[in-house]
Amino acid sequence: MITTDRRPDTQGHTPGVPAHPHYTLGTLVIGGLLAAIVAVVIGVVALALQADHESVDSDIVNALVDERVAATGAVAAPATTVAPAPEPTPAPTEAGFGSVMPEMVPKSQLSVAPEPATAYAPNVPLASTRTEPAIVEVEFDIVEEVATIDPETGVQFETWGYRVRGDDRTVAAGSPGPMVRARVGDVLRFVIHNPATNLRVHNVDFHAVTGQGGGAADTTVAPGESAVIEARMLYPGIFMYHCAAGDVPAHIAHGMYGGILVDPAEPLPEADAEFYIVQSEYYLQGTEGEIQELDRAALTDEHPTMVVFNGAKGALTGDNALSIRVGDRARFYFVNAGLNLDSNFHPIGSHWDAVWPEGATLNEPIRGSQTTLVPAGGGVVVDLIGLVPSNIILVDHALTRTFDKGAIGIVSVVGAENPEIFEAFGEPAPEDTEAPVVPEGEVVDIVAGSWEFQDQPADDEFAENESIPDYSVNVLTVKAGTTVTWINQDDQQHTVTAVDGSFDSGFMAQGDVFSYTFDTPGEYEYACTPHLWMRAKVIVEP
Ligand SMILES: [Cu+2]
Repeated sequence: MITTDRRPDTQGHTPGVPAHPHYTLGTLVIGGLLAAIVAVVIGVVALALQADHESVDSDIVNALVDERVAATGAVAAPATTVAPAPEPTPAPTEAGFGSVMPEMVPKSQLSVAPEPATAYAPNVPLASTRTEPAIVEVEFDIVEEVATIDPETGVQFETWGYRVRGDDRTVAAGSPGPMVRARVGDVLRFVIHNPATNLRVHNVDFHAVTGQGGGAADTTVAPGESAVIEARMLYPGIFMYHCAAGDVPAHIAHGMYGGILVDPAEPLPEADAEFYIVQSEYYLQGTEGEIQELDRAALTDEHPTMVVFNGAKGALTGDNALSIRVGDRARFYFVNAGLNLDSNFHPIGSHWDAVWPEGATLNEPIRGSQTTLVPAGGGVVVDLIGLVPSNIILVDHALTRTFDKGAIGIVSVVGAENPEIFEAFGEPAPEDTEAPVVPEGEVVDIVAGSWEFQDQPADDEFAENESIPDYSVNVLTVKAGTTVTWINQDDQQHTVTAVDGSFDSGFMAQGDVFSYTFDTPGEYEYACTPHLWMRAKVIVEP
């Protein structure tokens, strides 16, 4: 359910902080009582949220959230009026365990970082060359607009999300939001604007932010409102951010998520290319050809219609494929926004050379992994090396999400072959050199290069001029009793496998031949099992 919550403005704001609305209860509770009330309110909200969402009385929940917001606003205000410490504050410590948090240079001694801190997926802002902390300024507009989330079929959905302040409506439909990059010890000064033309209350919960709701309580803005927070970046890593307002799962399922990267003090080993990828889910219902609506029940049941990288089908394939050179180390800052599914992130035809599990870059990476598990609401930093020219296919290896629901990305590696790493020979050299037998009947070649990836439901699959040819005759019409022979002219292994199971060549190496006699009229569609986008058919007439 969507509610439009217009909260009253009050005049009070802290000197030195740009004007923004605060939310107060009117009567402020004092001292230790406050903490207890916050705890109770949070507990009640948590209990309420545990109930089935249909049964939650949203008015009560909203009122409780209002109280919590007001209470935390009141707590936060005195802190900003305390004079900053003259010396760096030692990192918080825990006896016997030590601290991994940075020493904090007082905010009053920090200047604004000169480098741009945001970029749109799949791009990553350049790493800062700073060795000292700074204030990283980021300003977002909230977007509510209709976006095409499957360009091939034209499926449209109302996406909500985040855009860098002032960017026009031709960039970034809102999912994912821009990547934010800072350095551990920095202070993020974050400004959020909810344009008056929007219909809903939103906010941001940064998993990189320590403070009520990751900043959500103090960034909650109705249409026409703005808010500012400042937050210290205490731990390095790649973190999710998302809207945590109203019906939180619905806001995330509408596209309100992104990633914030906090670099460690000691930079990671250098990479030649860096990319930002967010996995997420869409839950859709509606009439074909019309703007789709959120299927709220499917969201509860964890049955997404689409699972995608970077907010739409095709965002990392075709013209949007990523490209690196042979020898490059490519680094992926990957966030799994969910809402519900864990991601099994795998590079087909490569390895993760290095993995920082959970995106926790304070730790040594594990080396040489195949598939890394990324929980919903989590992230990972992974490196792969482009070793041989190929198309590395990024997938969620729960593969129906890739083949049926859209979670696929291509990393095109260009450069020289390296036969010491990979070499294909086709059929082993024959023992003798008999002249090849010329097959009888109809002949279909498996075309050289047919292994090259294309979309499974390609428009021209059964047309004569199929754009990446696979079988040389896409639709072969024969009389009953005809023998058809397939010859593999490609240097990769393929099969000729009937969809209805009536024939199957098994693996055919280069030059292998497979024949089948069609006695029964009908239509026989077939495909190659390792390359499911290779499809063709035989029509048998009486
Ligand atoms: Cu929202």
